[in-house]
Amino acid sequence: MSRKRALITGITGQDGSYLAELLASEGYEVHGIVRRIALEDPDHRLRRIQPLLDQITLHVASLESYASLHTAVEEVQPDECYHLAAQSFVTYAFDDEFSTLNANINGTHYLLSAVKRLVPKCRFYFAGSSEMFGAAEESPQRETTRFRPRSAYGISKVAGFDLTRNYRDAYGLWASSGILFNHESPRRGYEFVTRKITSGVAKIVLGKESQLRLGNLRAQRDWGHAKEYVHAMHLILQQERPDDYVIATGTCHTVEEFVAAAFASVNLDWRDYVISDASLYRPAELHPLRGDASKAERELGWRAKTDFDQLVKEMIQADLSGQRLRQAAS
Ligand code: NDP
Ligand code: GDR
Repeated sequence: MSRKRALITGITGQDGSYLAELLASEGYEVHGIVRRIALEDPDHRLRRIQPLLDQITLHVASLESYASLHTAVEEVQPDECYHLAAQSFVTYAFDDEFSTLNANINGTHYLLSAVKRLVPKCRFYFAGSSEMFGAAEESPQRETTRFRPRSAYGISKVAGFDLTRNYRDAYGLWASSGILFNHESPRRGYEFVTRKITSGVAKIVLGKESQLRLGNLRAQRDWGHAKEYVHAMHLILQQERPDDYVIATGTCHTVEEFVAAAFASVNLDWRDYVISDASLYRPAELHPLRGDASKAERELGWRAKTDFDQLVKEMIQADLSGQRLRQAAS
């Protein structure tokens, strides 16, 4: 039997890199979409997939260009398409609603349309988000909870989710969405709060910084480990029928709790270093979100395993090692 072929958009990101590793280890022929600029600056932009480069094939395309996505799908002829690429930073979505909505909504629409036209039997995964729940009316949130997004990013993800469901219902496309709650790892981008904290703590330990400036410490999130969440994406596409699933730990923590755990793991008191800066607060914050992943447990056999303290420690250790290596090299 020939190897299954997977196409991953957003392969250079946190989730894309873990998913590419998983699929390569499962024997898939893995293809990824990257922006042209990534090939011009591979040391920086391909850093997360550097160890995999001899096992995967990259195709240049962008969410802004239907033609480029059409060409990539035509070249690859995927059996499974994982659509992870997005402008994914919520803070930025408040600064530039237009590019977030354009890239996230049109990019998803372009890709769905190309898949329907060129490879109608391909299984399609859409990266939905807990941000779609926004000012949620019930807790914990599940697949049936009404979406009330509170940012252009959340709105773009609701639109992508609806497009995906509509292609399933109207055209019979095998299209599913994961509604994933926050997931972190040592590969998380530095702009997101968990990585900002763990990289900040590492710099403080090594004497490179003396304080850490954050926004709203009372904000709460349901944080899991990215490596486990990409496994759920794969399971979602192996089911008999396409469907939508919440993926979450079911446990909520405040940013302050993350900060306290991160500093405590290196025997420091966070109150000596952290400043809460009102200018970093968001214009609209979510209601505390906590996911109910019981459908995923029942139907996919998936549940989160890494607990909050393990996640914090793994990220701190990775940032300390990384900073020490950088210090030694300079
Ligand atoms: P990252 O920000 O780490 O990665 C985003 C990826 O999208 C990168 O590969 C980026 O490429 C690519 N991308 C962005 N804009 C474009 C564009 N215009 N054209 C082509 N590619 C583009 O995100 P994550 O890996 O954390 O998340 C993956 C997906 O899951 C995203 O859609 C995100 O919104 C969603 N999600 C994430 C959650 C999380 O907690 N991590 C939770 C719920 C949903 P480049 O490297 O060139 O910038
Ligand atoms: P989020 O992640 O918006 O949930 O989106 P982020 O880590 O950016 O924010 C989490 C919470 O922390 C608060 N916060 C800060 N956030 C940042 N970035 N920087 C700060 O200094 C800071 N201080 C406090 C925020 O207000 C917020 O409440 C992530 C992304 O991966 C999305 O793509 C994904 O869809 C959702 O998770 C689920």
